[in-house]
Amino acid sequence: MAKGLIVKALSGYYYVLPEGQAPGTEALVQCRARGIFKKHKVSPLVGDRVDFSLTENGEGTVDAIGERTSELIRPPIANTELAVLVFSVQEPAFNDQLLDKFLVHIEKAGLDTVIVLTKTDLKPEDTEWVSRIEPYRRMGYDIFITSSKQMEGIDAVRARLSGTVSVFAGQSGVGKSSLVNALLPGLKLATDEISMRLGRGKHTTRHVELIPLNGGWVADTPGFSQLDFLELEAEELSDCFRDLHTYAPACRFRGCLHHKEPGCAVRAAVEQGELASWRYEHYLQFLTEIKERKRRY
Ligand SMILES: Nc1nc2c(ncn2[C@@H]2O[C@H](COP(=O)(O)OP(=O)(O)OP(=O)(O)O)[C@@H](O)[C@H]2O)c(=O)[nH]1
Ligand SMILES: [Mg+2]
Ligand SMILES: [Zn+2]
Repeated sequence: MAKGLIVKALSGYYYVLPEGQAPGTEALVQCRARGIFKKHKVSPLVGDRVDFSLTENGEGTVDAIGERTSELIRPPIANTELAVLVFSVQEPAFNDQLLDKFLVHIEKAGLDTVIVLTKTDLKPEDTEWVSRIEPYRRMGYDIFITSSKQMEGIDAVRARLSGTVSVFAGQSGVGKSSLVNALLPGLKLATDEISMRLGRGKHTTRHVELIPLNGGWVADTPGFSQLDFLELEAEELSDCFRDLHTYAPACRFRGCLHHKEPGCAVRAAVEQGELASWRYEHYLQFLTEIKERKRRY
């Protein structure tokens, strides 16, 4: 039995980098997962530290999964420390409702977060994203403004990601793979035209893969825009909004959902203009989603 790290998952195979080996395609052992995992409804994830053994056909079997320090369902990955939320300012247009949704999931998972805006070279006519992004800085999120095409802002992102294990998340076509390529000159992950993709609903990146970067790892992932609040309780939601969360302790009732309860400090803060009303609106929309999910199951 040997130890290793799953760096890629594709078509039912897990690609394990044996401990002590330098990253690179030649070093990877192509493994199947042992049947026992399926029985227990767990599956290995990229980022998992595993025990594996070699089989006769030159492949391997993942036998055991090490304890995880973090776990995301979308994108599916374990043991990352930092989530890099990637949004383009145009093509597709900046979407702060989706950003808030991603942030809720990341806060719940307990990861550090940075927000990267891409494609600033497109200079959209609608510059509303500028005023929409500033409040996130005040909430304590690091924000990077980049153009992979013009190599702007790339060094700052690289410096932030060095030595950590980070995962990229964002809609299809925002430029995740392009950004990873920009971070690592010489790397050529496939990227594709957005116009073709919109027509056919095409996703260019189809698997999760960890790529070595300056003493750390960065995971490129397939794009997605649908996210369900499957694991979140209504009572937990405001904890995942850093700004709402600061007002919640002053609410009259413990367990206040900040909706129609009397003496709600969150609603008061919105009314006084201290708390961004769009953040509160997204909060209410997500709260409704969670309650509706409860009704369905
Ligand atoms: N103008 C401009 N275009 C960019 C930039 N970054 C990426 N693109 C283009 O945006 C399109 C999508 O880029 P990808 O990197 O494939 O996007 P992705 O987020 O990896 O997409 P999925 O793999 O489907 O999730 C490509 O045509 C890129 O050339 C940028 O900084 N500026
Ligand atoms: Mg991609
Ligand atoms: Zn309240």
